[in-house]
Amino acid sequence: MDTTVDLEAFARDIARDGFVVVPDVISSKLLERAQTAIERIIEAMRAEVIDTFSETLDPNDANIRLYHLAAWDPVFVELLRHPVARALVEATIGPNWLVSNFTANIAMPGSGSMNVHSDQALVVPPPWNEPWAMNVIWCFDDVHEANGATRYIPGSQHWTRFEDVPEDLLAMSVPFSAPAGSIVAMEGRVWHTSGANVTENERRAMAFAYYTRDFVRPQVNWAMVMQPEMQEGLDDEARRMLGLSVMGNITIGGGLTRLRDGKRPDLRIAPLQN
Ligand SMILES: O=C(O)CCC(=O)C(=O)O
Repeated sequence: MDTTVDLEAFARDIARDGFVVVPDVISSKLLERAQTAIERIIEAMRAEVIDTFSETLDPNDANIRLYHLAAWDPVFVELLRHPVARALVEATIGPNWLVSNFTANIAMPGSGSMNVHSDQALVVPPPWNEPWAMNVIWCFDDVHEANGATRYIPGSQHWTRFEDVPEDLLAMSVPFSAPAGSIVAMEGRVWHTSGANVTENERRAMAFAYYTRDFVRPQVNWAMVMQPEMQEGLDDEARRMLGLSVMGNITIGGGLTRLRDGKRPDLRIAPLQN
């Protein structure tokens, strides 16, 4: 790890507050690569006439939404497996996880709040008794209330069913703030939303790496969105994280599929010929 995190203190803080800001995780070089990649994805999406605005998520088109980041540029695979991010994920949801989704939300001036939600509640039914999901939020810009910092509801990670969720969620929410280069670890049960960017000209770019326990079906089917050549170029660890190995989503019983010599067999099927 380039940044030292006291994992015991982290585990205590995330259990109590639901989120923890860890500054100075990304080197300026990595930050620049990620920022450049974000700009290039926006250009590429617009050139291919792919919408960068999601009507179902945001109240207006001042939000730029980018999906499946790991399929666009290897820098995002690097972020997903960054030792600090992994350590925080494992301290929160345990060693057996998959990358469910990796998106960016760039809140430009004028952007508003989306609906308040908990990411775990989006993918598994209640009761939400344990953390089965975790967001590692990468801050590519300085993030603060005025430029639309993510707003979260302290203590909401203890709500275990929809009946526990009060009505006026936005009024209960508070923003976090973090300098560019930080990550914010947010437990999957925390109810949160994007803030409104009320600045004149400040961009707020953040990427949301969403990890879940490996028995939860990932939101993204990486095998479909990632080009075969890019998949081929990944090492075993990256393939496992993205659920791209043959039995990638199985921990219990998964050992049965391993060869004695530890090699990974090519299990792709050659279809029968007529
Ligand atoms: O942009 C943000 O601050 C929050 C984004 C979010 O919660 C989401 O995309 O699900």
